[in-house]
Amino acid sequence: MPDYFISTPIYYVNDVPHLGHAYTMINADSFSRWHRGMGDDVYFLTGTDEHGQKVAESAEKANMSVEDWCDSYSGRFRNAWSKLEVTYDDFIRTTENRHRVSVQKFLHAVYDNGYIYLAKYEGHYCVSCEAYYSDAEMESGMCPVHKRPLSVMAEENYFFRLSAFQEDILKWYESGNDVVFPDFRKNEALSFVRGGLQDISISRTSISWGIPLPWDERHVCYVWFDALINYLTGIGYGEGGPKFEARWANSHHLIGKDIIRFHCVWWPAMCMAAGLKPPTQALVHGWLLVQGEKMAKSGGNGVDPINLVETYGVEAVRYYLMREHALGSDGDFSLEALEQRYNVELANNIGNLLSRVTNIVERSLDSISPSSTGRVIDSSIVQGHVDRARDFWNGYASSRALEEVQNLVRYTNSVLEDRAPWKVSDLNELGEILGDALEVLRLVALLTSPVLVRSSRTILSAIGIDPTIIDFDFSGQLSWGEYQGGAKVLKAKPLFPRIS
Ligand code: ME8
Repeated sequence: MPDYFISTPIYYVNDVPHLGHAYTMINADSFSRWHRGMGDDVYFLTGTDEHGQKVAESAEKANMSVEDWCDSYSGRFRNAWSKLEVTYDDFIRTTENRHRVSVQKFLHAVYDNGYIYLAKYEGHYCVSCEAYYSDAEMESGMCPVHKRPLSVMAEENYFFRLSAFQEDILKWYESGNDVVFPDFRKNEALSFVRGGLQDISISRTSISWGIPLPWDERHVCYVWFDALINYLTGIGYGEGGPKFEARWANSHHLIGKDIIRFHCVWWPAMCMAAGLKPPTQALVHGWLLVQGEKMAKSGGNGVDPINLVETYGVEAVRYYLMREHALGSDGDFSLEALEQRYNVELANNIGNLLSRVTNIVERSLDSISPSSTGRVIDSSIVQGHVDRARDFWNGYASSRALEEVQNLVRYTNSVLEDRAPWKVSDLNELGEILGDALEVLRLVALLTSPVLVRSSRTILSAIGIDPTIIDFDFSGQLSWGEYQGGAKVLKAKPLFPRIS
């Protein structure tokens, strides 16, 4: 089984999870489920980023110990992911001992390779980004992300020789393996590199909330340097876990476009400096916007994903997020669009197909044994939609994959309307019509299973197929004609009651 390692950013614990974070998680979860279905040995890592000035300040303001603060906020993220049915393999917290071991090992490797040195530094710092900005990067003297004033900071720090990797990073971009995907996001990374790479300060003496540098304990590791290494910790770098090499060799970091610079410039350089290969790929998604502005706690426009799940159900939320926006592009969040997608695509289209087909089959079950022949529904049309949906899933284009499913269901519903099985009394004809429709439902369940984690199982159970097939390799079952006739078909309850 080929290894497939996918990670999300680890989230700062100074914020509660909002729908922007959930968007990343549902993408990662759906891609994990798809890859598992395609037979890969998937490892899905997420977690929380708990060190640094921003977290320490948040705890202090709340009059809490920083440890208690981190425990409480980290727990909120885990709770939200469980409500969204996100099933990761590992949740890393940067305050865990395994991470300290891993960061110190990594730092030592980079230091021993001569890419770390001590120097004085003064610059403009954004505490929200936990990053310095150069004069060229500032916008009217403000943080380009948060549009807020920057603080002037001066420290004697250890520096990482990022400037030594300019050429190697450009070579990595050109290595032709979609290392930054989608391609238009690579241009942003390229412009950082072409602008000239400055060495970065990677230690702090002004705070103690962090991992001490192994050769100079007066300094703690800068939070971004610490955080990025989580991707290695999570697969066993620190203690030399048995799957480390294989997972690292096929590693995919799903991130928002806000952190391109860290993942597509710093991180590959850090890996090279430590004597590791750079990651396989950064998958960059756009922002969820609210009336044109990035959804963020600091913007006061964060939508609570748990409330949304309680109102609309987990499937509606997952489906909307995966269907509405293409990976890489920004997209507005709106409840109207969510309701529209749900009513039209889930309730009217998929829900209707399942209920009309299973109703008739159950009614006539004693007399017919439907199996797919392809004489009613054109199997080449079906296979065309299925193959394109598979390719879109493989290319991280969930929205287009789900669009193919919708087209397939629409086509099938229109054939059923033509053939009107509810009026057919000839049992052979009825068996043929329903057999073909059941075959489409089977394929619909498989192709939506990364997103509709419950309903895809309900569809399979209703048509007499073991629903656990979606937890394993189903890559061999995406061809027309796999439906075994004679299974027990049950009248399905409405899958997606309409939202009014
Ligand atoms: O940056 N739309 O953590 P963070 C889409 N700790 N995605 C969004 C979003 C939005 N409006 N808002 C947030 C950090 N996100 C660091 C990461 S990784 C080694 C360290 C998602 O809590 C998106 O994935 O600020 C974005 O990249 C991430 O949350 C930032 O999370």
